[in-house]
Amino acid sequence: MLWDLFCRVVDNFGDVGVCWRAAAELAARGEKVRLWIDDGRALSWMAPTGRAGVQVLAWPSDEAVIPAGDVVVEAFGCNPPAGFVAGMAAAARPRVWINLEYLSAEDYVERSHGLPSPQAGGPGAGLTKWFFYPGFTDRTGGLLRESDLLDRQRRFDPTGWLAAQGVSTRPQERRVSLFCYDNPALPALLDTLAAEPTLLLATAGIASAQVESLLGPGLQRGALRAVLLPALPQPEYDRLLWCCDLNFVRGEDSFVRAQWAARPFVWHIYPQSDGVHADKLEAFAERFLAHAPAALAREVRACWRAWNGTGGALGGLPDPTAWRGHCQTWRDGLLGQTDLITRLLGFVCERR
Ligand code: TRH
Repeated sequence: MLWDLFCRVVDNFGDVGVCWRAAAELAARGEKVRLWIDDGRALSWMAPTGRAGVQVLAWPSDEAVIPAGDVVVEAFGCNPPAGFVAGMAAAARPRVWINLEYLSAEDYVERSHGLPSPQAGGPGAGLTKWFFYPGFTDRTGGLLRESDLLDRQRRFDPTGWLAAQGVSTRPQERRVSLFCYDNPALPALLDTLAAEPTLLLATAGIASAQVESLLGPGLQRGALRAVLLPALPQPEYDRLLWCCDLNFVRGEDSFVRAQWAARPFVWHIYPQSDGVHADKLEAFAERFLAHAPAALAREVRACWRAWNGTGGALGGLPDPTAWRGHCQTWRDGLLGQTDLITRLLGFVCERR
């Protein structure tokens, strides 16, 4: 099928990151994708070599006349251009129109996933748009996961990969990756990490800038040394997560990737001005920790809340062995479910 995937960049890299990952995986399964994007600059480092089967195109004007493909996906309710939608409404052959929503562990996701949104007015009057919600259960749209992910993880050599990035490793050193927003809890984290031999791999941009300003040009404190990384292509960022004993991730896409890495992770949730992110964080913690040992659940909750400024100061980190074991169990549970692209293909076929 030919897919038209629309992406508007609101801020940060999650809009592009999710859309690129979805487009690339559709192409890997033999689909053809036109990715229409209003600001594709981040793709120059996230996907520098592009991908056969994915064509990246500038967001069309409202007047442009473009015959739609078989499936139209708008990411995060970004509203495709009026002319494009009017073309869909006028076409003899109906297209499947999907709104790919934000990921959340909250209960409304199961209730809302797959619901129709009949268009009463505007250029798409008469059409139906379908809500597709990613999520953590069988009754949602699932999570993005490449078909070859486990194979690539199995063949991965962390030390060799780090050496190829110019990063030396030392035995007994804990490895921690850092991808976050501006975070007032970072000084406390650096103090905690400095108590044990630690290599902190700070991602390009705001994480690196904060680490550099807190540690100074020597990038050291106690037993902690830091390395500032360049912006990595998306598959390399995934590999960074596989290298580490603990990953600090943020937003939506890196948060999911940390779960596939099956290593302990701390989520810096995208902060929203109305504070609803606190509920979203608690909803995920509830699901993620439901079957965790009580002590671990307490420690992880306290750590996540402190990192997100929704409760308490950052104390020590949760017990690493129990934490890792729990992350593996959680990942294995998710692997038992079908992935988002498989569910999306099934959903579209049922509606065609
Ligand atoms: O950049 P983000 O904070 O994106 C956010 C969230 O998606 C949020 O929910 C949304 O509302 C907001 O954007 C608009 O974090 P996220 O989602 O993890 O996206 C980052 C992407 O960048 C992800 O695909 C991984 C990728 N990445 C690389 O490819 N290379 C890198 O070196 C790094 C650090 C990230």
